[in-house]
Amino acid sequence: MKKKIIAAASGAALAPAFVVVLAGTASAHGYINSPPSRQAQCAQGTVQCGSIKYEPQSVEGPKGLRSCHGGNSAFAELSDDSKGWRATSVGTSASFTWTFTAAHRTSNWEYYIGGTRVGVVSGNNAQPPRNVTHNINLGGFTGRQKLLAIWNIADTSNAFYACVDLQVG
Ligand SMILES: [Cu+2]
Repeated sequence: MKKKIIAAASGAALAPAFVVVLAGTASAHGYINSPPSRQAQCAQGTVQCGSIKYEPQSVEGPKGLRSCHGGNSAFAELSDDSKGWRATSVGTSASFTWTFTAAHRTSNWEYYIGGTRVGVVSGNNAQPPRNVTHNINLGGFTGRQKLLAIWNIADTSNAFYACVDLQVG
């Protein structure tokens, strides 16, 4: 009986530690910092935002989504097109630089404008360096566009999402 109580007590003591570990990994991911993505604009104070400004690298959700906030209700404002996001002027192609705070093994990176996938770059199932830049042809789109970039992780079912506002051409 005494042994059982000790086991239960240590289990209870372990549970909060486990939660802390999960919370710690939540800050270790990645996002596009150039041109400044929506979450980068939050982090830089270009646009006033909620908690996303403290962790622009944390827009993580299941693979296959097509939203700027990756299904995170706490970050829903990233999908609000009326929030005054600053658009970066680019030509018919543009270079996008990711910052990774944890180098997860990567399936690929995808780039969408509207429903069109304008770019895909293989990650070769490898860990990327701390920064990666992709030059993406914007597929003939012109004017103000919202580009959705997706980092598909190889060893989890999740992806990271970043929207970049562009003025093309
Ligand atoms: Cu991560």
